[in-house]
Amino acid sequence: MAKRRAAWMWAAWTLTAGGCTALVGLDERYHLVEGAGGASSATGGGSSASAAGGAGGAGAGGGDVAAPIDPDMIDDMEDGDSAITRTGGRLGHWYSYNDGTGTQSPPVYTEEMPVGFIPEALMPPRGESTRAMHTFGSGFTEWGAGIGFALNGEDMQMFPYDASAFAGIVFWARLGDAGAEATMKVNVSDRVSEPAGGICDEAAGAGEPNRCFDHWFYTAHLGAEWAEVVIPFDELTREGFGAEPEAQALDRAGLYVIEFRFAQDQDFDVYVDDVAFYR
Ligand SMILES: [Ca+2]
Repeated sequence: MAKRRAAWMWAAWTLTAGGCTALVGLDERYHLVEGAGGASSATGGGSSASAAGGAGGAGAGGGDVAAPIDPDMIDDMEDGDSAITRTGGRLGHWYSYNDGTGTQSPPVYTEEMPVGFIPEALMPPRGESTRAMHTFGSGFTEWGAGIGFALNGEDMQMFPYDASAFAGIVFWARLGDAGAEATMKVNVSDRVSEPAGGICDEAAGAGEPNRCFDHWFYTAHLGAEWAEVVIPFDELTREGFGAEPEAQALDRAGLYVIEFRFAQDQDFDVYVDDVAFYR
């Protein structure tokens, strides 16, 4: 798993592709959701039915989930750069990571291949949204691949981010290719599962106690149309192979990364947009 740490090697990637943010539109959309009825609006997105329903939540009952209100946007990608929006005490960059056995776009950042991970222009746009993150790949045989970002750290540093004010994560996603796998794990790491938390042992291997990377996760189900995915922190679960296996819940006061993860032997092609916490 050390390979993913290569992502932290990159220096300040701040390629700006122009364009302005559309926060006003986003706020309007969310407020439509918050208000009575009228969830559709001109966003061009699909329904949010797949989000809250029983589709995901490995191990969770998948009961009704209230529409997110008061979202706090982590990154809407409209600025065209590889950084999450520097607000709310958050600081980090998007990265890709994989087991090295297949091919992924964008490739993992290395000094030999210093390719920045920047948003892709949407054709057509998703309502007010003109850019989103896009990754695709195949051929991974060991543990797979993914994309993600740190909430509070760049370069070689990672610090915990206090998300205790929030109830969960919300984002929009769709498949890029009808032949791609339609499920995606959404990982959230905390002080227990992230090496930087100082609790787990990064050197511990399979079958050994106190392993790292037993992140909290939710299995999202994706379709060809844009859909909102709502993930209450309460519905996250763990495999249970890592440190503090009896931990009952995500340590919201100390989050490190949010990642979108694809298993080995799984072809993937996914767009992710407008990632936010919600209260
Ligand atoms: Ca966007």
